[in-house]
Formats: sequence, structure tokens, C-alpha cells
Amino acid sequence: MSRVVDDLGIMDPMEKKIRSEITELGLEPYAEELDERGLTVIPPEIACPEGLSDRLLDACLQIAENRNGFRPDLDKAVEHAPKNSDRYKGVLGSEEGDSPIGDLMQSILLEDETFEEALLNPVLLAIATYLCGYSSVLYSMGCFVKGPNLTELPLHADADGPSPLPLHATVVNLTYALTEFNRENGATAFVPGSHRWCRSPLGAETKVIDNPEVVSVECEAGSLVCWHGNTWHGAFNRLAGGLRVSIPLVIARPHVRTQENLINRVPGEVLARNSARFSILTQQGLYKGWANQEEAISGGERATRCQAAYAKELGVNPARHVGSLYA
Ligand SMILES: O=C(O)CCC(=O)C(=O)O
Ligand SMILES: [Fe+2]
Repeated sequence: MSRVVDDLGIMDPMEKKIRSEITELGLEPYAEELDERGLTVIPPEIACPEGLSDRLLDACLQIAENRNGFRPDLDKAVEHAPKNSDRYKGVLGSEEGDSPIGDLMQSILLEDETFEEALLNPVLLAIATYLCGYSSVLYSMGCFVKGPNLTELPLHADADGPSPLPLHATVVNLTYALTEFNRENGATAFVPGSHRWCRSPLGAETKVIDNPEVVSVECEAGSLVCWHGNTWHGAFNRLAGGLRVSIPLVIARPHVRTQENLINRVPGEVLARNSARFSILTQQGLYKGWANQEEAISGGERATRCQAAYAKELGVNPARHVGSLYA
């Protein structure tokens, strides 16, 4: 991404801040790869220190047990049939009786404190900020549990909107691979460089298996797979037995309509135990979504308080740099 220099020749302070964070965390090669290919994979030792990946996997299996009434067996499950897997039968190109996704458990953030840690992971936030800025918010955070299946997930871009999509990212997908990803395991499939095409794939272009430019993500459990919202991606079907478990955590610029609505839905004690950035990420700084005059007024006050606390924590006020890609 090009460097933004203002009229006085001074580099954008928001850009300066994120570039120094990227350097401090040793993420420069990954940021460069994102610029060039529209995707990068950060290995477990950088992305998931202190056993984060194992703890996340455990928390996800617990949610699956709470929601479905049984704990998925990662190794043995020949078929994984959670209550709601039927939702995807016959959609996204699948034949009747097969799901390209498996179980997608939505809205997991508030179900275990480990997910708060996953959202505030400095490595994840540095990449999220690099692509979507310091004021970015959580778009959605869920968990995929995918067993053997026949149907690939068609290629698509995660960014919504008409063509041309902006060249800058409006969303960024940061997926914790909690089990090993490879072709046999039904890994995510990408078209490298497609983030620059600024459009979604159409018709026959959406077929994963027919596209000679498609690559499979190959990475260890605990890796963080990151991609620009314009990047064409889907998933191979899973040929191996057992289950693939991952947490797609999508971050968006604050003007984007998010999948999850967290405004006024995060308990005070959760906000109190976390940073001002957590409040921003969980949408408490957004002045949107009111249903009446009272909510419009109280929402404005909430958003102003939240943004002021965040500016103090950051040491720079993103609201003063609204023209910056990194604000
Ligand atoms: O299942 C996958 O590997 C890809 C899922 C996907 O498209 C997404 O998380 O945006
Ligand atoms: Fe996607």
C-alpha cells in the first residue's frame, strides 16, 4: 500500500503508528505478502503464543457441545451432524444432503473469555488495523466445524458491494485455523492477487476446482490465515475423515454494515475488564442503528464517550484523521 504523505511532507500519523506496530511485532513480511497476494498465513508461534490455539479449540468444542448436545470427535467423526447443518443442504452449489460448510456456529464472542483474548490478540489487531484502520469493528466471529463433504465452497469475495470494489480493504478476514489446513482436509482455497481485480467472481469463475490459479492454504493448527476482503476465496471439499475447526473473525471499516450487531449488547462487566479498543471493536463507538429519538440521543453520548476513551488510550485521535486509510 502506498505511503500517504500530507501537504507538508509529513507522513500520516495513523500510518506511522501502524507501521511501527507491524515492525515491533515482526510482521513486515506478512504485511508485504498481503499487499502483493491479498493473503498471508502467520505461523502459530507468532499468531497463537501461550497455547491460545488449544484454548480456543477447547472453547469451540464446548460451544458445539452446548449448542448441539454432544462434543464433536475431531479424529473419528466420519460424519458430523449438528442440529443446524441442514441449513446449508442444497445451497451454495451443494447437492441435496451435503453441506459445503458443515456447522457454522455464529456469534461466539460472549460465550467464553478466550474469545475476547482472540479478538485482542496484538498480532491479529495489527493486521486488522493495517488493512481496515484503527477505528475498525468486529463484523462477525463464528466457528466452522467441517467434516468430510462432497461440495466445495464457491469462490467469492468477503467484501460486499457493486463493482468496482474499492482497492483498499473494507473488510479483512482473520481466520484462526485450529486444526491443520491442507487440500485433503478441506482447506480454504485462494486466487492470489485477485484483491487487485476489485470485483467479485461471477458464474463459472466461482468454481474452485476448475480454476488453475487457485492455491490451497497449507498450514499448521494455530496459524492465522489473513486475507483482504476483495480476495477471491472458497474452500475445497474435505476428503479426509475427522473434522476441520476454524474461527473466521472478520473485521470491517466502521461505515460497513456488520453481520453481528453488538451495539448495546455487550455486558458492562465485559467492557469494563477490557481496553477502550475492545469497546470500539465491539461497536460501542458507532453512532448507528437507533430505533427512536431517545436511542439516537443516548447512542450519540455512548459513542462519543467510547471514542474519547479510545483516543486517550491510543495517544492519537483517529477522528482527527478521517481521510487516512489507517484511521
Ligand atoms: O471455509 C473456508 O475455508 C472459507 C470460509 C469463508 O469463505 C470465510 O470465512 O469467509
Ligand atoms: Fe468468505
